Amino acid sequence: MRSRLAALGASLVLFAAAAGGAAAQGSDVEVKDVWARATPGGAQTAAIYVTMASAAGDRLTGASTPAAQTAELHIMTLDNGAMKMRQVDGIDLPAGQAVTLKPGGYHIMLTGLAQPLKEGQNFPLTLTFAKAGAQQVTVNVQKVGAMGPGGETGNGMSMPGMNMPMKP
Ligand SMILES: [Cu+2]
Repeated sequence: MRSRLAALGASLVLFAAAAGGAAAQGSDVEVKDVWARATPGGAQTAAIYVTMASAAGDRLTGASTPAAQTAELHIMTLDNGAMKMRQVDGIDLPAGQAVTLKPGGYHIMLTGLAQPLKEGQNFPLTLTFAKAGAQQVTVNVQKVGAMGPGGETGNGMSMPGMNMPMKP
């Protein structure tokens, strides 16, 4: 009995070591809730939103997708009462802190869409991180005007830093 417990203890230690090793190498960035809004009419641009977290800290430096000619990192800011957006070099992921791109703030801007984004579609997106390298994820297309990854609706007047309603 005593030796069995010792064996069990030893295997748990091995398991913990293996799990720790897996987390320490390869991609350190966890990516979830990757979504975009469906594009109305003949719109040529779209924005992608995503939640990312890195245990050790990292930086999103670029993105690409076959769905559009270009994918740029943008931030939307309120400037003299008008919403404006500009390109940024990267988006920092502080160690252990989830960063959520959402309407009214940071987003991945697509220009030159190959075709309109339709609700319910999925398409691939490659995110490039300074340390973790390239990571491919899938974008879920929500309805026109959606405010969150589950298709939450809002009043369309999103402001920087505004908290989005929680999923029901
Ligand atoms: Cu933009």
